Amino acid sequence: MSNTTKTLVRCCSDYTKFRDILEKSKNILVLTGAGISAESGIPIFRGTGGWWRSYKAENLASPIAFEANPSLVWEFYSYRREVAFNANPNKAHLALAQYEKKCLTENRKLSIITQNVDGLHLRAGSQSVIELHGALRKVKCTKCKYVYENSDHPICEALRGRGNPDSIQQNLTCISVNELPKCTKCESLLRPDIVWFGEQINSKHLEDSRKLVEECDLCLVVGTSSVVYPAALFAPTAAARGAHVAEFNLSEDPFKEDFTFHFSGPCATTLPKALGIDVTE
Ligand code: BJW
Ligand code: ZN
Repeated sequence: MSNTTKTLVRCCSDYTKFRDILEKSKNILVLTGAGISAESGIPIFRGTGGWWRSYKAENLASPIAFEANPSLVWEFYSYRREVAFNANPNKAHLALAQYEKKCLTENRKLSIITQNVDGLHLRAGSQSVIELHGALRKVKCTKCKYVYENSDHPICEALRGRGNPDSIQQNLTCISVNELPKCTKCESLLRPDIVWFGEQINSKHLEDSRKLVEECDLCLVVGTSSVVYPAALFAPTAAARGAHVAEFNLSEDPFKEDFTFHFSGPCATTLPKALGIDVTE
């Protein structure tokens, strides 16, 4: 059997069959990525939206980039913070929050592991959320490692009016480290509390995520390209132990052929439909 034929046989997009499995599931795990926030106006990482000025977002989200040019990386994050703080949860976030509440009344559980740093699941009212890659509303001291919330925009005076993605000439003028955000405890340079490439995921988050992957009987994979590890392993691991996996993505093609369902299209439409939630925004 060719791979294509296998995919057609095994992965279906039947909402009625999905609903039947959903309603019997006691432990639902939802893994989300940038695609779930795309309809809230937050650019995804890969593809044409993943650029800021002349830089690929992935190349700025790195400890090497921050060490080389903290001013540039702070400008990028100042822009990202502004976009995220002004965005609102969309129908996909809201449907998940409403379905979690329904589960709680039925002695079932729905948990979210998100790769997103925009905080929109929490703002939608979801309670069981692991922010695997950190959060834009949080900062971490580069010296004493103190982590705390700061949702000010701009986060410091020097970043006022900076971070415009179209403003190429601003690349040339660096803000001095003295004027960049400072720790309230020790006055050292702050950084966004984000897990950059090559950095370890918070060990408690990783342990809790692995437990959810081991326990779930249904795993929803929403709006992620599934190329970043360790998150990319979660759904295939759940599928390998026999859990049903349902993928929701704009793409027509399932990421893995052993997933049970693939619903293609914008997830602010497909996810509420699949969950049977009529979202009131
Ligand atoms: C829609 C839609 C709509 C659009 N509706 N769908 C094993 C093998 C190889 C490499 C590694 C490995 N283990 C670790 C690594 C290294 C690295 C890694 O994975 N590299 C790969 C790229 C190969 N991983 C790490 O470094 C991680 N650390 C770690 O594991 O530590 C231990 C270790 C280190 C080094 C070596 C070995 C072990 C940390 C990863 C941290 C990722 N951080 C980022 C940036 C910070 C966040 C920020 O600033 O905002 O997080 S990277 C970036 O990618 C971001 C995202 O969370 C993440 C995932 O992207 P996502 O969410 O999938 O977005 P897109 O844009 O890729 O996809 C969007 C999808 O939505 C698309 O499919 C669209 O079709 C879809 N879509 N609109 C439905 N409306
Ligand atoms: Zn400090």
